[in-house]
Amino acid sequence: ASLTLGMAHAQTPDLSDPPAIDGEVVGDHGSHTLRMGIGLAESSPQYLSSQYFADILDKRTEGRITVNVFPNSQLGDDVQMMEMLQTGSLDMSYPSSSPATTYVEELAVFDLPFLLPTREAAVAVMQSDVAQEMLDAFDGTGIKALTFSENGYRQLSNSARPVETPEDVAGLDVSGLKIRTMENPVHLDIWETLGANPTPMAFGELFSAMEQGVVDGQENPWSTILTSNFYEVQDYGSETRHVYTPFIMMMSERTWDNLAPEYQELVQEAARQSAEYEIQLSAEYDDWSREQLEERGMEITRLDDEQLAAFQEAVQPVYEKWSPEIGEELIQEVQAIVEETTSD
Ligand code: TK8
Repeated sequence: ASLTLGMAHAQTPDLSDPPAIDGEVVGDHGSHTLRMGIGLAESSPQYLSSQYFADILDKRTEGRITVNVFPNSQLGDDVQMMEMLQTGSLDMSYPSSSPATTYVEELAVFDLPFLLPTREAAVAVMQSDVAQEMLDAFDGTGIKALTFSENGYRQLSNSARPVETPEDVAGLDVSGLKIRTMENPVHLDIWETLGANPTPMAFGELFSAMEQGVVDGQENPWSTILTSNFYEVQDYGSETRHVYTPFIMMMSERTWDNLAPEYQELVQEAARQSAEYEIQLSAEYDDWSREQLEERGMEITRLDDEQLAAFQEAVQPVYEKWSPEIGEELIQEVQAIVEETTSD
């Protein structure tokens, strides 16, 4: 450990600058100060793009709309913050789509493993009419869903052993890995099917759960494993890319209803612009984060095609079980969008 003392690590990769804010200043419809709670750390694409969102609103209202972003789940976890949006005790949040399936069931399509093979396909799906319908379906829940953006490809990490195959997850002579999952039944099922011992848990409790050995591991994009310091308590990573999950930027419907129509339009536009920026940052972070994690001592296993195929095959029962619930038609619509992006 002493060898790494004094070795300076960059906090972020070389990131693209945020696009210039060039829209017109909107008229004066009063002042608003909004609180936005997010789960991830200050160095994450989620935080950086939320700041950009705040900057757009600040500039285009000449400071009349201020957004204060609170990182690191300090205002609550995804589930709690969505409930706070409903009651109006919080203005904005940025949860993963997975715990939001309790509001809009169709979102569970994103939880199906190995459905979105490329980032290009994932972005096409997030920008599709099908996805817009999911955002619209929040109307009346107390939550105004503004836009999808990227959480990203989830990778397995753990503190017990290197994982190359589903058998390594299940453990042959030893017990299955204790894996924390998001609060979502499809994710729980994926890890049960792989022979792990999964436990749903809020993201904010995860670091100490791993530190104390309550769970062996978890799964999140490399950027999160890096920016939330999970590598400090996780020795092994595997590039499983088993699910691509989005984030959804949300506002309390109470807050939304309090905004003048011109402000609402601006908020919606700023949300989309910041999501585009977030997706770009997230892509810039991905491989860089994996390299950083290796530099910081994590042993990371790249899976070859055969090993990946073994994982895909092992989780087939998850499709059979959940397709009727999620809707065959919706799954086929998503698959058609994926095929369009991969065929050319
Ligand atoms: C942060 C979460 C996180 C998600 C999870 O609030 O819970 O593992 O991937 O990014 O939304």
